[in-house]
Amino acid sequence: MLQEINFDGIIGPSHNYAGLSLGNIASSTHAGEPSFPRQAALQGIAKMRHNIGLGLAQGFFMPLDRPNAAWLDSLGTQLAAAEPHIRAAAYSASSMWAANAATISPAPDTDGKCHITVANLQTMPHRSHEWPDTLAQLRLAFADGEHFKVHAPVPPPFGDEGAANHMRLCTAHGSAGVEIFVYGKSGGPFPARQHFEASKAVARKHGLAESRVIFTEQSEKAISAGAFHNDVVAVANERVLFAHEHAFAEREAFYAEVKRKFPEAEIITVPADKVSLADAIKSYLFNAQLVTLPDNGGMALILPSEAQETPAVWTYLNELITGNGAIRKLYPVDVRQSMANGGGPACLRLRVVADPAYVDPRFIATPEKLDSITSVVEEYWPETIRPDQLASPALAETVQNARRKLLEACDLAELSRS
Ligand code: SUG
Repeated sequence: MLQEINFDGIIGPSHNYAGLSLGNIASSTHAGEPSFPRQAALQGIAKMRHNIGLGLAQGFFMPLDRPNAAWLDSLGTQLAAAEPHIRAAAYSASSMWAANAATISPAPDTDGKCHITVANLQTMPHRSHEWPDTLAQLRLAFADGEHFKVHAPVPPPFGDEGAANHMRLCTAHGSAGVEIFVYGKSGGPFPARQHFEASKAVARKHGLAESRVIFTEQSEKAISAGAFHNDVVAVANERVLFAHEHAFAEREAFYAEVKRKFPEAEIITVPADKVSLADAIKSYLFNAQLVTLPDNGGMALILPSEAQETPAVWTYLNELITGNGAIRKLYPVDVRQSMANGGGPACLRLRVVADPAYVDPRFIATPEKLDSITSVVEEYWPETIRPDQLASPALAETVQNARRKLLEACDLAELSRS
């Protein structure tokens, strides 16, 4: 049975605040602060438990090997000698934001296989070296070639940031959908990370029919305000598209195309006079997981707790759920450690519509497995990392050992490089 499975990136032991992402306001604001990797990972695990409790299918991905010695080597350096900005980039735990791991086109939209293209993430140096190890992990989790086709990344210079700039509208997850690719154009104060050519390449590689694909531009206004990915200002689930008024460059033309290609669409536009773009970005209201609850429970938003603490946002959301629309429930979750680097609940997960029976079971979460992951995190994850510690060989050892223990606990030691 086809189902939406949310694969969360387990927050790695090197989680730190190095301010590496220009255009990501949270990352810049918290640069230089101490981080709390253990607490961060426990927050992520608590979110997974929460979602399993709602009856949703849950998976996870392992953190990548950090600091990335192979990447440093390819730059002709190593940890002790690297300049601080390169060292920080080698240490980043950014693979936790699994929404940027890949773009997924489920089987009903394609030739019958679920197509997966790993994202090249080439705009930001600290993210550009994720893809080889992410690809290895995707090839393992989705090794069943009868049901999945995992593609290599789109080549440079076309930046691709994966599912964060991709939405899918459908009547039910298991039926054919219309896939929406949102790209940005450079020229503003901040980089546009999703290139139009990359979006088109992914759609072609996945074999999507033209009549069921939409390409639309992200508004420059949104990028300049700090929406470095579309999923900071819009989210879709089944027939619902939930977006800020200023999310798209050509909103009316885009909505008209949505209605033409998918007449069942229910579009909810949040007006700027109710929630300003600044409040939307600060609260990460749209970086909610918009999910369909089992047993005709309607749809729910799994939101960062910051949304509850932003008065205009919380007032709007409470009006929304008391109306007669599809969205009925609000569940705030605490992922503050990730939020401080610009990653909300939706950034932390990659949605894959598939039959869980065909996924490598080692990547599927159960409460018992989350218990054993929790034990490893509690025992081995550093409690805190200050940016000046990144030069210390002892930290590298602690971080590598922690990941190794997790791989062993999850029977995934074959992903080990160190
Ligand atoms: O790419 N932050 C990530 C946040 C990614 C959020 N993902 C989605 N919106 N889907 C990024 O900007 C910060 C790392 C640092 O500054 O150390 C960072 O990479």
